[in-house]
Amino acid sequence: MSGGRAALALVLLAGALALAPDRRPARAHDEPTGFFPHSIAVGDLNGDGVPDLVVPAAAQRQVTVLISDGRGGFSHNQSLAAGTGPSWVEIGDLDGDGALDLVTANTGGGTLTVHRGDGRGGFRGPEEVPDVPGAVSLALVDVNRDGRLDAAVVQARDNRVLVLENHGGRLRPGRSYPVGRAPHIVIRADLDGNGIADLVVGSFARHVLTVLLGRPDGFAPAADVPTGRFPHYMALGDWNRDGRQDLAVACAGDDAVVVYTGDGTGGLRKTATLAAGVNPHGLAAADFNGDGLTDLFVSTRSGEVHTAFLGDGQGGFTPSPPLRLKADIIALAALDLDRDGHADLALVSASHNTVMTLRGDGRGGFAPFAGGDGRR
Ligand SMILES: [Ca+2]
Ligand SMILES: [Ca+2]
Ligand SMILES: [Ca+2]
Ligand SMILES: [Ca+2]
Repeated sequence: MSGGRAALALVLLAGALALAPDRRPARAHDEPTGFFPHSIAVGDLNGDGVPDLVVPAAAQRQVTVLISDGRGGFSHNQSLAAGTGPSWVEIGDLDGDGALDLVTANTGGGTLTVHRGDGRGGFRGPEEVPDVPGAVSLALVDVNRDGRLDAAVVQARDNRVLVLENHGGRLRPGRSYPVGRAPHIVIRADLDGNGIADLVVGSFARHVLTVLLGRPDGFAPAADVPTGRFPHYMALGDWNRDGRQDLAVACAGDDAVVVYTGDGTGGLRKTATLAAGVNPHGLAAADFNGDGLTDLFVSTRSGEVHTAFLGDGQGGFTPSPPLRLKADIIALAALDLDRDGHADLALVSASHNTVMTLRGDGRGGFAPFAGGDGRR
């Protein structure tokens, strides 16, 4: 390395996005989003086989659509209008035309926004779905088993999940279900393995997970599951390889990820508590080190450390040396951005108002994509 390059590397190391000395010092690709990005959704929006991203910007009444270039960067960055305070977005084919659509929950406005995809990365809309007060997160799930995706929306103030049924591609209010007080994030699961989607919702006020088991005629509540304080993002996988779905949740108030194994009937048994750094928030499951066993990656909002926990296939997890990144990572996704078969990371930074991408090396390490030191 030349002296000039070494000096540049030192400057980058000193910068806000420096990685740990035990990782190669360089910058993650850093793609702008709207102000206060809040969550992330993944889907192939233009049909080229590479996953694309959508991020709602809570302070700007917009969602940012990022079309991947297949090299860890983005070929297109587009803002779409949403309602007030968009906090969550989901991707799914609402109208059955084979092209993926977007549904955004607008917490401030108490509405949903629908954008209809053209399958090439473009969108029509917005269409507003009114009267969903306190809509804070949602899952797209075929609740009434008619082959069309419905929207299960968490209403933070009402302590309920409201199902909006899909009638000819339009969402109309249906049944609602009580959940733990101050609910926040919902995840779609199949904890009892009956092929019908279940929902798990974390409660900020009661520190429980509410499990709603999918039945042919709607949801049936299971017993609430005690968890840590302020449960945020959840991840699903089969940690102990018994064929039953398991769950983990980042609990910001406990600086921990709480790990459960599922009993195959909807019950969850706490099996581990992983120290995750200060204020953990984002969480995703994937096999990061290529041993065929599912791992976890957790990001923090205040800790400046973001950690992969490698699964042992028996329900245990061992932390890797943390990625040190001076950024408030509020959400993340594990996905293969360069199609090399190794899981990469897309990190949503609330402090930088960006999505940062890091390439997984398939051995549990992460580094910037080639040519991705900053902007394209
Ligand atoms: Ca794509
Ligand atoms: Ca299991
Ligand atoms: Ca693994
Ligand atoms: Ca990859």
